[in-house]
Amino acid sequence: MNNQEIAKIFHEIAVLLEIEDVAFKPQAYEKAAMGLEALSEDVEKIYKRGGIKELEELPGVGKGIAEKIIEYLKTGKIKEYQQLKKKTPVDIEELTAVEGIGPKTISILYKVLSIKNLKDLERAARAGKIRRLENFGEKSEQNILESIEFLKRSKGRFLLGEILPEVREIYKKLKNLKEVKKISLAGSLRRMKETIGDIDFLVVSRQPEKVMNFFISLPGVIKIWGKGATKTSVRMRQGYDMDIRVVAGKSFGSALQYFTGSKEHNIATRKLAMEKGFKLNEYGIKTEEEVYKKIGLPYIEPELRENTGELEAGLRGKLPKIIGYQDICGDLHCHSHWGADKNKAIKQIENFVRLAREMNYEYVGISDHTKFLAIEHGLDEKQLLEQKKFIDKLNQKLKIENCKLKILCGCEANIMADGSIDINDKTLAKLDYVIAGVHSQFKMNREKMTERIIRAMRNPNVDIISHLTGRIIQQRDEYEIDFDKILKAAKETGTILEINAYPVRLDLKDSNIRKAKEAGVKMVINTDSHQSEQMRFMEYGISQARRGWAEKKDIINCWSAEKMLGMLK
Ligand code: DGT
Ligand code: CA
Ligand code: CA
Repeated sequence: MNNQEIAKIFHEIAVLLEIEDVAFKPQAYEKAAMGLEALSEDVEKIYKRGGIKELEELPGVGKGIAEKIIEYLKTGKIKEYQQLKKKTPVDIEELTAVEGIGPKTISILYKVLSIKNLKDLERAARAGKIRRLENFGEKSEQNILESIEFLKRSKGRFLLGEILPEVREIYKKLKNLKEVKKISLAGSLRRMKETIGDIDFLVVSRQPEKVMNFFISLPGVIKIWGKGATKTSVRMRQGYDMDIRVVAGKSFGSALQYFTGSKEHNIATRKLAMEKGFKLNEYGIKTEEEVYKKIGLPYIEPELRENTGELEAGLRGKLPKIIGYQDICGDLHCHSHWGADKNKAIKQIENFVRLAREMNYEYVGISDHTKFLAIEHGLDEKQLLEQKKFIDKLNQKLKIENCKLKILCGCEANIMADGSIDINDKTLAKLDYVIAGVHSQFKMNREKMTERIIRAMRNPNVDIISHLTGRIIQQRDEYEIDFDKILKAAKETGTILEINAYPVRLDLKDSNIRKAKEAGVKMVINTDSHQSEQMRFMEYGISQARRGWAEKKDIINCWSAEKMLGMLK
C-alpha cells in the first residue's frame, strides 16, 4: 500500500522543514501523515476514482499536499523531500529515537559535527565533542550516551513482572496526591503486555504543575527528559522511563483510550470513526465506554486492544467474555523441593497451603521435578509415593479443620528425547495428576521435537504439558515445534496445555493461547512457584490468557475442584 510509505516521507519532511525553520508547514505534513496512516483505502485507488478533488477531501490533505501525493504516485518520489534530504542527509528515524533529540538538535549536530546517524552520534559523544557545542553541556552529552546505551540494551524493553509491582507503589503515591482527581495506567502496561517499553500514567488534575513537580521528585528518578504542563517524562534508576500526561476531566475517556493503545488498535478505531463520519481524537469524551459506544462498539478490555480482530468481533457482538483476575480456583504447579531436604519441603508445602487459603483457592497442587533433573533433586518413584502419603495425611488434617482447600499431589516429569517419561506408569497412575515437560535437549529439529511431545501426550497418565515453548524471555529462544500438530494431538488425547505465569517464562504466548482456544484445547494457568510468595505470579498468567482471548470454559483452573478433577482423570 502506498499510504504508509507516503506517510513516512511526510513525517520526515515535517522534521526536515522544522530544521529549515519553516513555519506551519511541518504541522501540515505531520497531520497529513497521520491521516494517511489511518486510511483504509489505498490513495492510488482514491486518486484514480476521484482525481485530485477526492484526495483533497481526505483528512489533513489540502491542495499542496494532494499534489505531492500525486507526484509520488506518478514518479515514485517527491522532489521536495529529495531536496531537503540533500541539504540534511541524516537518518531521521534513528536519531529521533534518542531521547531529547528533535529537529533543532539534529540540525546543529549535522551542521557542526557532520553527524548523520546513531553511530556518528555515539562516536562524537564519546569523544567529548557534544559538550563543546553551544547550548550543550556535559549533562546533555551524558544524556545522549545513556539514551543510546538504553536503546541498545534488550531493545529497551522490561519484563511486566519486574515492573508492575514497582509501578503500583508509584501509582499509589500519585493517587494519594490531593491534586490528582483521577488516575490510570495507560500504554502497554495497562494492556499487560509481557514486556514493557515505557510506563504511561494518565491523570486528571486542575493543578498540573503540582503533579509534575511531585512526579519529577519521586524517589528513583534519575533524569528528567522533559517537563511541561501536559506531559512530563523521566528515567528511573532501574533503567525504565515513565511518562505522565495530565488532561481535563471531560477528556479522560478519549485520552485514556488513545494512550492505552495499542497504536494499531488506535489507527483501526480512528478509521472506523472516520467511516462513521466523525473524527476521534484524545479530547472531549469522559469515559472509555462512551468512546467505544460512539463508534458502535461494546467496551473492549485493554488486553484485547492489539488490532487482531477485536474490532470486527465487537461489531458483530462476538467479543469473548475473557476470564477475570478473580476467576482462578487453584494453582497446580508448586515446587516443594522434597528431594533436596524433606523437612524444609514440609514447611514449604505448609506455606503453599497457607497462601492458597489466603488467596481463597479451592485446591493447590504440589508438582516437584522428577529424577532425570538431578540438579533440581528430582524425585524418584519411591519419593513421589512418600510425598503423596504425606499430602494425603495433610488433607485429612485440613478436613478435620473444616477447611475447603484440597491439596493435590502431582509431579512435573521430564519428557525424554524419545518422548518417554522418566517415571514409571504405575507410579504416575497413583498421583492426582501429572505434568510433563521438556527440560533438556532443546535443540532438536522441528519434526522430532513435535513427535517427542506428542508421544508424551499419548501417555494416558500425562494430563498437562508444561513449557511448550521453552523460551526464557530475552534470554533463550523458543524451541521449534509444529504447534498446529501439537494442538491436534492435544485435542485428540484430551491433554491440557499449561500457561506458565512465571514472569520470564510465560510459555504459551498470547497467540498460542488464542490458537489453542480456537482448536478447543483446554489450558491451565500455573505459576511454577519455587517459593510460596511466587503464587502471586498468577496475575501474569491470567493477563497472558486474557490477551489470548481465553474464557472460563477454556481454563480448567477456573473450574471447581470436582469439575477440574474430572478433567484430569
Ligand atoms: P511500549 O511503551 O513500547 O511498551 O508500548 P506502548 O503501547 O505503551 O506505546 P507508547 O508508550 O509509545 O505510547 C502509548 C500509547 O499512545 C500507545 O499505546 C498508543 C498511543 N500512541 C503513541 N504513539 C502513537 C502514534 O503514533 N499513533 C497512534 N495512533 N497512537 C499512538
Ligand atoms: Ca508505554
Ligand atoms: Ca510512552
